[in-house]
Amino acid sequence: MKTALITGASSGIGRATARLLAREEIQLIICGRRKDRLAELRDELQKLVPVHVLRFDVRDKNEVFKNIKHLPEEFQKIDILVNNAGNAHGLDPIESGNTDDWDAMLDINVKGLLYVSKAVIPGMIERKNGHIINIGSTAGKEVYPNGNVYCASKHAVDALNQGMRIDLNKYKIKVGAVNPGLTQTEFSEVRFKGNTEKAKKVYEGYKALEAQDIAEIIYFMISRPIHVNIADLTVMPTAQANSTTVNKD
Ligand code: NDP
Ligand code: 8X3
Repeated sequence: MKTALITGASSGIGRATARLLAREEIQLIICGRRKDRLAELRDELQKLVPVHVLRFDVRDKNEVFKNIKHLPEEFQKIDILVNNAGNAHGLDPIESGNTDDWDAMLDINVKGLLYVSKAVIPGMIERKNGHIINIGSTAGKEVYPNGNVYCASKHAVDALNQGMRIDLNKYKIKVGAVNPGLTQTEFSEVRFKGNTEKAKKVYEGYKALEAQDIAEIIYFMISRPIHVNIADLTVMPTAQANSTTVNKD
């Protein structure tokens, strides 16, 4: 049985991916900060496959390394890493951006992804087997008004996706990214700091992507034959043409 480690499994894209992978008989290491959410998901999914919960903040590199190093024996051979944890914090022009928001986005979306990858990659190199899926964004392909630092963090993910693919090529490790457009999750609630009304408006007047849509793409990527690596895939709702063009009712 294959093993997947998914960061940000407590909601949205990560949780949908955990559910789908469990149905496909892939055992899971589910990560996040919210203990109750993760415990609930473990209880749901361990009827299908073995599930191990790791609770850490991806910003804390010591916690990341310690938790991944001390995985129980049966979860140590990680075949698939889904680098998904991340969020936008705020949507402000550069001149009035909040520096705590900037720190959060760069520390979580970029450095957190690096720390988790650094903890997982040595085992993949040793086994000459592994698949890393980085969750980027359309915000990693273009920049939109007030998106400044979030877009920078996702452009960094795009660069790291390419860099990892080059450096890990000699070890036969697959690396690829999914870059979603507007996807209805808790993303906008986090961006707007719990303002649910404002968050809801982001998805009004058109059909946004669902977390399940992205989970299905991730599963498609990891279920390709050994010689096929999907390097970079951008997906948007049909109503969206780019970050600023959305056909709303
Ligand atoms: P959610 O807010 O629903 O999920 C975010 C997940 O990341 C949660 O499980 C959260 O867990 C985890 N997370 C956030 N901060 C940390 C942290 N410091 N340490 C550990 N885990 C953390 O949003 P999405 O599912 O939409 O987001 C998942 C990924 O998809 C992100 O990388 C996002 O940038 C990307 N994305 C989202 C799009 C969208 O429109 N929704 C479009 C393009 C990309 P917890 O709070 O429990 O720690
Ligand atoms: C999330 C999509 O358009 O809010 O990455 O940046 S968007």
